[in-house]
Amino acid sequence: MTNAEEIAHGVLAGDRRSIAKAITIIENNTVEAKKLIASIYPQTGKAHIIGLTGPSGSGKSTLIEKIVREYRRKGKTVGVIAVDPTSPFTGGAFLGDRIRMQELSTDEGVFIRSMATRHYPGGIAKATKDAVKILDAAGKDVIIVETVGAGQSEVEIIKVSQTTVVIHAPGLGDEIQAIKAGIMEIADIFAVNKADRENADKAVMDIQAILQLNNKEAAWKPPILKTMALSGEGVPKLIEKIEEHKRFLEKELGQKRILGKAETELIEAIKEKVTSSIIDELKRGGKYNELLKKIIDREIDPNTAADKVVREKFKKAE
Ligand SMILES: Nc1nc2c(ncn2[C@@H]2O[C@H](COP(=O)(O)OP(=O)(O)O)[C@@H](O)[C@H]2O)c(=O)[nH]1
Ligand SMILES: [Mg+2]
Repeated sequence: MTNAEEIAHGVLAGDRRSIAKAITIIENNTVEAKKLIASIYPQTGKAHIIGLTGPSGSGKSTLIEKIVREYRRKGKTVGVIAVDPTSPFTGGAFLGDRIRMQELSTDEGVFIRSMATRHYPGGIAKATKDAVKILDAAGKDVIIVETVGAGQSEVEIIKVSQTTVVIHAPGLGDEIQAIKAGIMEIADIFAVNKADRENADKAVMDIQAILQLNNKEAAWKPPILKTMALSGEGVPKLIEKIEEHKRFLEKELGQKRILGKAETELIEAIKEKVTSSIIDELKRGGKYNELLKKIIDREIDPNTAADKVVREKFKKAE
């Protein structure tokens, strides 16, 4: 067996060390990574993927710890990918938080991995997607992806999820503006965390107000829940809603959504292949820097340059 085959074998058996190794391989996005994903792919598609996003400090990691415990209590296995450099999973939080997280990670039914402490060839969204596939193939029933809800790349990352929970918390100032931009549209469930704080109801009303502006007729109306991640209050209710959303997806959109996801993945894979093959070829032929210089000198605009390059590429292939 080659190394990749051996690791794939271990992943499918749910072996912890193989999962960890596999994620390291896919982070580097090499040929080995592609082989690995290809060989585990038939075993994916079973997990429920939950995205959890929201401003830094809103309590996402604390909430995830409680969600994991609740799912474990229900007998489900859980994988967590934290794309958050300030996460307790990466050691960015207070000691108490970190110790609680470490406790969780000794449970065989739980696999926790943090990402986004470095650059990923192929991009962080791709790395996250592949890591989710590894955990899915490893048999985790539920996979949770934590991201800090801010920019476009976070929105890209969270698209991997089937159910997206947007977290907000009172006292985070204008962060609601960040929620408004982009993230609002992808929310299936809202959770106002730190509900023990006095202005939690105001945060709920703020979200309600924004939802009312966006009065699209939708089959699923995102509920707004209150949680207290420190005590765990509200977490069973949150999980109930997540499960309800899962059933909704299966019933309402089942085939359409699966088709849409497959299409997105295929388009992305083709884009990556075509782009890297063209760029590599240009670099090998020494044309790459030449083109860059022409663009800088305003001899050609980037669009025309791209047109030329693509046309030449496909002329050759014909
Ligand atoms: N008062 C209160 N504090 C909380 C609650 N949930 C989390 N926190 C605290 O908020 C801080 C940020 O939490 P963390 O989970 O790291 O937030 P993240 O950045 O969104 O992952 C930590 O000090 C937590 O202990 C809550 O329900 N109530
Ligand atoms: Mg965090």
